[in-house]
Amino acid sequence: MSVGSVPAGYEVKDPGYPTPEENYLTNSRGLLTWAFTLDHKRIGVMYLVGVSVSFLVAGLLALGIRLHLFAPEGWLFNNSFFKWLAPDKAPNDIYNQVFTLHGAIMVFLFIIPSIPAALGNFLVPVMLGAKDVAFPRLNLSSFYLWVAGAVFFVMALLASGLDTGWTFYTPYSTTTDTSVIMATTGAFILGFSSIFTGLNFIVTINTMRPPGMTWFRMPLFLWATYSTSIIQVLATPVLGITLLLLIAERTMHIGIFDPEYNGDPVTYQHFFWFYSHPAVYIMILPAFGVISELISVHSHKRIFGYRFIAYSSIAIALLGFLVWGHHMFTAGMGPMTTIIFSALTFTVSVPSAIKVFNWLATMYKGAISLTTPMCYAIAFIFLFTIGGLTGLHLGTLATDMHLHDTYFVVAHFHYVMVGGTLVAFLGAVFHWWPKMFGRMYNELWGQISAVIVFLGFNLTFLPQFVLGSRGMPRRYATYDPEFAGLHAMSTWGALLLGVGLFVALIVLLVSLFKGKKAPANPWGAATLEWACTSPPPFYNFERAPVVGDPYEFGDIQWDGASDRYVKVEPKRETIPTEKPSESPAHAGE
Ligand code: HEM
Ligand SMILES: [Cu+2]
Repeated sequence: MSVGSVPAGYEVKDPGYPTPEENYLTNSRGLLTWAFTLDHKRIGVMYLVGVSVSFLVAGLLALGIRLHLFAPEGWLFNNSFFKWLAPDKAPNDIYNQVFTLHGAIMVFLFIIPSIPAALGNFLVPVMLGAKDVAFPRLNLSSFYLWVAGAVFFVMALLASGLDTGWTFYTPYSTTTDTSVIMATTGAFILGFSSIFTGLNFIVTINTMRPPGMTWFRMPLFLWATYSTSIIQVLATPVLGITLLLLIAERTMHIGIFDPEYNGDPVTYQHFFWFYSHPAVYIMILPAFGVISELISVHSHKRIFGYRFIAYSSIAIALLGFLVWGHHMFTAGMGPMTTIIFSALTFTVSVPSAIKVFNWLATMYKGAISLTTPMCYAIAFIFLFTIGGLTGLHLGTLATDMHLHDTYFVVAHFHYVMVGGTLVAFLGAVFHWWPKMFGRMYNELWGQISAVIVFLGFNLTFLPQFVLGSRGMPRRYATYDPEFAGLHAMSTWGALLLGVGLFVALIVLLVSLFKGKKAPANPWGAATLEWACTSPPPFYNFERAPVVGDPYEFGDIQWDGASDRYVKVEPKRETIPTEKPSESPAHAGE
């Protein structure tokens, strides 16, 4: 290979393309080799398919909600088709079930496992230069626990539905005759899946870093995964116990949460949010990790303030445990308690703001390429910032009294969860797609999808801030005609957002069949996953890779002759005394 720009005395390192036998997708064939695989990359791909299908289902339910809210008296579920489908259900009951399922599927089946389980599984070992995660069998069982949890959700849907909202608040959840037990059992099982994944990553990152990769030479995505895993392991058991108590209350009326038997429903809220507030960081921290990688790689510039970004992930993980009470300002806690929770809530904004500042500083004077992943990353910074700042309105006692349980809240959490995590997830999928499947996609259509998603998203959720501040409550199937204009805008936005997501899906699917072959390092990144071929070989690396600085872009150069990025290194004059071993040094079992 001839490389024009390489100066004398330097050599080119480029792994080239994998042969079909060594590529993890084709090294063994047949459905069973996938079903029983212990390869973290295949498990990651299976999760990716699973969470994408869940997202599609929950997304269609969202469109259902929005179409119903097209008219003040309700539209979609008043339709004669639904009268035929569910003759004994009033449109409002259908509405309750649809938004509950939308929320529950989005939270439990999509967003919590999306980045950590699907992308984390694929990326954590490759970024570490390792062969696999620490416990490959535990990893496969996490995936099947996810499947089992999803089956329970489907069964709940087919049995008598669910109408409690995704929070399962008591006392309603102990009295409604929908399938609360089935759904909470599903969530309970999903909890184990989440705990096992977290445990696996903690052990993997602690024990399988290659020689030379100190904590501060770890890519920031790994810091984010590590912090997320801590939350998964510490907080999820609380949800499990809470759901067991809820089932016990429902079946045996012990009097834990139900005032009729001397229980206290607010206790349920404390238990629930003690998990679910940290859980919002399970959703957003991995996204932060993704954005740190995307911004620095596509600005071709060292990430600004590496240590601050790394420490702020840990700070968010720990502070996140102290603020759950901000969901309960109106539930009747004492005044001092509410003040303390409010003050603590503000502290979390400090590490979050540090990250946004550092991303912007990284972009400043960088050589930005507006690739598809970068478009999504920039959209993320806009949307997450709006989501984060409006969180301050909700964390402030006086304004929250007015905004609680209105559409302002709906807009806020969608800006964080959709504008933040989903957009980061899309950016991540586009960034690592060539690595995962060895194919490039159509860049122009990728960028178009990002623009449509950004516009559609804002058209959907910006009007909801206004609706909420004017008093439109959430979870209502009908509303005052005064709100009709803003609701209609929001519904049009949702349709546009749907178009954008559909375009993204098509771009990726087409690339699988028609995309041009991806080189090992299409973006000129310095982290280890780009040092192996695309798609990676079965064992990721032939020998333990030499660990460099994950954000040193100096020795990665564009080579016009071969139309790809290559790594150039000074030719070594002396023969290394230690021969690199033939198998990866720190490979798991
Ligand atoms: C894709 C476009 C989406 C649209 C158009 C949409 C729309 C809606 C609407 C209209 C509601 C009902 C609000 C209410 O009355 O309280 C809702 C609730 C909710 N959504 Fe979405 N949503 C979308 C995506 C997502 C995503 C990606 C997530 C999470 C990852 C999510 C999580 C939730 C949750 C947790 C609820 C609350 C459900 C409840 O109150 O029980 N949504 N969404
Ligand atoms: Cu919270």
